[in-house]
Amino acid sequence: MNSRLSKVLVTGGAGFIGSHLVDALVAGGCDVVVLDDLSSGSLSNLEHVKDKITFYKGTIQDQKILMKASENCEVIFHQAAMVSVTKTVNNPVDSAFINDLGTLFVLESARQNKVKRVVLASSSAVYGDDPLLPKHENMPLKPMSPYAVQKLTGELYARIYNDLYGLETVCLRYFNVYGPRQDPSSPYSGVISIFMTRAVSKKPPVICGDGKQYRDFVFVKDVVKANLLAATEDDAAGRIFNIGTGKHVSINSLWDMISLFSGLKIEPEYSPPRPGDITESVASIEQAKSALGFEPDYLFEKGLKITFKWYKDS
Ligand code: UD2
Repeated sequence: MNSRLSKVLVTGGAGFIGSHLVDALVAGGCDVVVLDDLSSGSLSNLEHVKDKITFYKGTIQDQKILMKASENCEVIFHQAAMVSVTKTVNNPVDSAFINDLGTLFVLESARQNKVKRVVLASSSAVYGDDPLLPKHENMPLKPMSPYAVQKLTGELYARIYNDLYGLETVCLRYFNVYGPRQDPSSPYSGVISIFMTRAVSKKPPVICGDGKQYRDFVFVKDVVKANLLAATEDDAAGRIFNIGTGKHVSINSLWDMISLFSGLKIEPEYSPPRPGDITESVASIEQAKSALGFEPDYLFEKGLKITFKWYKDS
């Protein structure tokens, strides 16, 4: 595939990850179309590029608008989803309409419009709580929430569309993504966005459990980089890749670092662990390295500093 993309569609392009992807695509000279129903995304994320993109307000459950938005596109980046695990637990059916059926509509619109490739946002949630570390793409999967089942279903449909219909598909299993524009407003928002807002307001965070649990935190711009490689590398078609850093950070040390940035040593509060919380998660990114040439550019401290500045200034 040619590394220069012509016209692309980003579903969920007004969201946290989608809007950073839109920025990079616009900067790269692509003709960018965004489809977003603004249920969790926001137009403010696109304010600075609004004159350079085509925006459709609509849902991926509406195939008519999807067909229109993906017309003449070379690639679709499918980021739209009900992204909260808890929301899918509380709304297993409604979330399936969005995450399962919506994904199927995206793939089907791509097929009908002869789009060359679809890059889909999947999740490390598909691994569940298997203690084997690091997580490898070919290890047994154990989805433990409707969200995880829905992401896995999307991957399976993507493979079918790749194998049966010749639509190239690439699935990216995101680990814990963080960065500017991540919404901190719900208790189930990403831990970094929550801790950032606590630090900015000089309040202690609540650490669930002993804080020794760890995650593979990947900066949003590295996730964007992975998407662009997945869209353009010939070897990527039909495959699934972990997107993380291969390194891990505990929740205790995460707060230590953020608290340092705030210039105050604030002691965290501790609460019982979240039911079902996974203690350890870290990605093997060997496949993304070898097939996509993916290498994260942002060391944790660098990404965290940029993120802190954003929460402080906004
Ligand atoms: C991540 C994904 C989720 C799903 C899941 C799969 C994010 C934001 N969420 O959930 O979509 O893919 O992985 O396993 O990437 N914590 C605190 N205090 C807080 C908030 C969180 O201690 O105020 C802890 C929490 O108990 C957990 C860790 O921080 O141990 C990370 O929590 P999270 O909600 O950011 O992400 P996670 O890994 O549960």
